[in-house]
Amino acid sequence: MTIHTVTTTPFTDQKPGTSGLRKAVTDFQKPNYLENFIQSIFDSLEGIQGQTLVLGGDGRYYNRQAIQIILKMASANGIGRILVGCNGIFSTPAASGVIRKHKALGGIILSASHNPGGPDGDFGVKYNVANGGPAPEKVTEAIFERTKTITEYKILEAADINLDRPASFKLGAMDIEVMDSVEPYVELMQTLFDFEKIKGLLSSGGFRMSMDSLHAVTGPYAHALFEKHLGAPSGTVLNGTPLEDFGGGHPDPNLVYAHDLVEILFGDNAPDFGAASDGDGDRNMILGRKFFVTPSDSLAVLTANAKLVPGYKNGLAGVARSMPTSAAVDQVAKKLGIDCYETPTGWKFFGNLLDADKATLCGEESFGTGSNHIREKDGLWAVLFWLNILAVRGESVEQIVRDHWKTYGRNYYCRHDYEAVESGPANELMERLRSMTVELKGKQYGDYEVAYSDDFSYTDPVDGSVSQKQGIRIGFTDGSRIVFRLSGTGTKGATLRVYIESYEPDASQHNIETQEALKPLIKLADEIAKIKEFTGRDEPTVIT
Ligand code: VG1
Ligand code: CO
Repeated sequence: MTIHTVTTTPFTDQKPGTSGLRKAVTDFQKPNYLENFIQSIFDSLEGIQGQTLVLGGDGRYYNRQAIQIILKMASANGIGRILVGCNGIFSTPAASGVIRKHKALGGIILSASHNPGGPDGDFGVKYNVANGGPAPEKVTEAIFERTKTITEYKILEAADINLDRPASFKLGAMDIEVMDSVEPYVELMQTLFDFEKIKGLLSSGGFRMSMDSLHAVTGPYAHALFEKHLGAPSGTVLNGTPLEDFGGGHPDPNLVYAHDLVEILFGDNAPDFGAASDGDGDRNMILGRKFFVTPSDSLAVLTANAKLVPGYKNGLAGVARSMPTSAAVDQVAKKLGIDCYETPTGWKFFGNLLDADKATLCGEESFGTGSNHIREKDGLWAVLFWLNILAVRGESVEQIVRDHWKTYGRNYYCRHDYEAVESGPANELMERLRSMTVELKGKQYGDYEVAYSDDFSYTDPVDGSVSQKQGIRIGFTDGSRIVFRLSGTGTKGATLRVYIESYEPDASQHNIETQEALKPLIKLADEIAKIKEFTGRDEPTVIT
């Protein structure tokens, strides 16, 4: 087998975003595009010779082809061993767990997460480091720098590897282990949750759940967990076969894109519990019968009830949430007397806090929750956490959340996304807000007085690294807040995200519909940022 050194020229657009490099499939199919990025990863890592890497993806279109290319490049670059998921499948959380378990140098996860797949959809490459978490900014910056100067890449000339079943291979000098990625994940979950108790709940006949995998990566994991190990009847998992184009859907677990599940949970004879996960399995949506749990509330409820779950029975070291996530969990942390950290958007910012044992649970408003069991957010983990709480408390999802609001107050919360707007005006909108932050302070808008306004900057309490320009915050004296930022995961134009929150301690005011409760702030957001004027849109594309 021959190693070829192929001459190449840089692409200028290989800057990783919130979660890896995400582009249209057609971009990744351009000659040398994938190869350049992968070689840049190898070039910017130290001491890769003989090391172990984990490799797999969410099963979307181009996953298999990309894996074959990466295997040959890894061998040519001197990697010692690769653990690759059977059929090329590795959910993001499962990959994180295996990197940790096998003390690998890191992993390459192929996913564009919730973005649509298929030949006209998106593809993505994420690099995770030895702790199992997304590469921190200093690593992604080094990779990006390398993409700008790359002149050649190395690849082995060899036949493709059969990924259909677990087996061991040799590719040049490199060992390949094609492994089942489901069982190690199930085993990890068994160390955290009371499987007997959950089994009692799911097989009692009195409690019904629906889990929608949206034809994305969690299908095999969900079948194994809920139907095989936890005794739920077959049919509990919907859309459980991963498809290259996710059946044409948008594998994003929210009220808009998981509408089939929403209809089931809000329909006649609805089950007691519903959940969905995203393309790569790191996000989750939790529903009760005719009841939606906001991700921010979900994090707060898990925090408040953590001691009911075996893996967390000794309490939590602390919690962390991304800046735009509502402050619901802050209320719980205050009561528990634990620290609550506020980080920029993206799971990579939780890594240091988890490693240093400053935080045990973390969460984002974008349907992501996770803990120190791995270094990624984990969709099915959140579902099991909820089931464990439900099994112990014997109450409905709605009862648990309403009871929570009574104790801690309710954080009304929503996010408005203006997807695929023109980049120019979207950047101008943000620049304008940025220039206004100083003058906004103390300004009165009807009943609202601006208490503070800034462009969020984060100093990592562990390594002191600083991340600036993480979103414009406008906080009001009554505790309500509006946040504006541009998405770092989109592939078409720009996506403006507007996050709106208000706090209501009075339980008699907890029954207002969310958009209604937030109406004055929604109006104010447009007034301050001139959203309609800059985007040319009358309303958001997605409301979550
Ligand atoms: C979005 C979410 C963010 C999440 C990121 C990756 O980023 O807002 O909370 O961490 O996606 O999630 P952005 O920059 O588009 O707002 V995933 O499931 O796509 O890895
Ligand atoms: Co995801």
